Amino acid sequence: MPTAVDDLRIDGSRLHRRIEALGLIGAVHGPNGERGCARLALTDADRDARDLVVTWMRDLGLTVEIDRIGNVFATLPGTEPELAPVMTGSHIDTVATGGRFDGNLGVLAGLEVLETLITNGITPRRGVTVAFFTDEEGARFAPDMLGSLVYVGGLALEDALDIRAADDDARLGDELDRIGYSGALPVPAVSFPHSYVELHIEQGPILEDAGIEIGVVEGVQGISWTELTISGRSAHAGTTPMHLRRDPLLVAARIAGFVRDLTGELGGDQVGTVGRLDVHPNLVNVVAATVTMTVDVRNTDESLLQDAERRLAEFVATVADEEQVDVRSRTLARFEPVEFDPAMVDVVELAARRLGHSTRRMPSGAGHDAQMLARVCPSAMIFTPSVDGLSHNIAEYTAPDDVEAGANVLLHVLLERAGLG
Ligand code: HGY
Ligand code: MN
Ligand code: MN
Repeated sequence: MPTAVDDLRIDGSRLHRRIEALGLIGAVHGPNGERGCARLALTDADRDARDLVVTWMRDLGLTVEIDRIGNVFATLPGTEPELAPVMTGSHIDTVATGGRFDGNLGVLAGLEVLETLITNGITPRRGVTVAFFTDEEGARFAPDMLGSLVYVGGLALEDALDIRAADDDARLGDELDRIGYSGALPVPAVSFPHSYVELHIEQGPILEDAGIEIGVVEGVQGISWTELTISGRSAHAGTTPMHLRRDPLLVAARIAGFVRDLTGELGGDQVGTVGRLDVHPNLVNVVAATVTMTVDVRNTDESLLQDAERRLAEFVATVADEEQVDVRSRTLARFEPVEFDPAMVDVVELAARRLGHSTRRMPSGAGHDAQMLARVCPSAMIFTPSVDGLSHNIAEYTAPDDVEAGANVLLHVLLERAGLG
């Protein structure tokens, strides 16, 4: 006869209510009923979302702590306080065309797990902490996974606080103070969790195409972000002969084409994106003076990723010479591929199967806070399907049954890790 713990399930409607309520902050509506979010890190919308989640945490009687980079932690104490807690969490900042699920699902499902334990009077041996990390997206302040990177000691606090925003050049530390989330807890953390598991939407088409309910994530691919500042010479569009031009926008266009071609040549898991392009003066009758662009290349294989980076750098040098422009290159993010702890991956797979869900092992194409926690404790991730494989798009959607399935898998992984499964 299974124990009561085996039969424990989260309250799906309560979780959905919180997902919808949080989704109203920074809400963006599309013409076909899409409901997404624009909550760039450390903006007013991020502050309002943080305040709402912290209120929910405190309403549950949880002790809420904030560290120097604004990461927020809420812990349900265990029966053996001397044991390191298990941790779950994710992020609540979004990109400007974000969805209601990216990051938010992992934080709110973690909160739902704690509320389920509290309402059922269950106290595990180890405490259970739910966290949300600052600036996971890195879209405003690069690199991505910034808060969890500082938490594990991968980036010095002072360096992080001095990072400038891509949109308005604001200083990260000033924005953190402005929204009231410069906390007292030291970074890097003085102690780390026993283990970490993160629930997240897949953000791609794999699970949906295969008709699989739960992704058992084995690791995260390598990420390389480069900012290129291309300086040419602004000139009159009508009077300047073509051979006299030094056109940075032409160079940027050729680089964008090269990035796409490179993914075809390298094949496999190689992806490449030019996502940001700022043109100055950006006027119809002026050959551009400067262009700032970003290149995001990723691969599950570190040596292939280095190959992609080398070939990109060679092409940029060649085309800059041909067009007589100057190019300054700045690395915005660089993370090698990460393998999650095999025993943790097994725990995720077993929990999902015990709940009767189909599973598939897979890498993550997106970066996640779990890849930083993996530096300090055994970590793993649970994926739920994304409709049409869409994310970083206001139409991002995950069906209620899949949300609940993921949250129940998270519940049972945490129970097993915290000493009650
Ligand atoms: O860029 C990423 O993969 C994540 O969304 N920060
Ligand atoms: Mn995310
Ligand atoms: Mn994201």
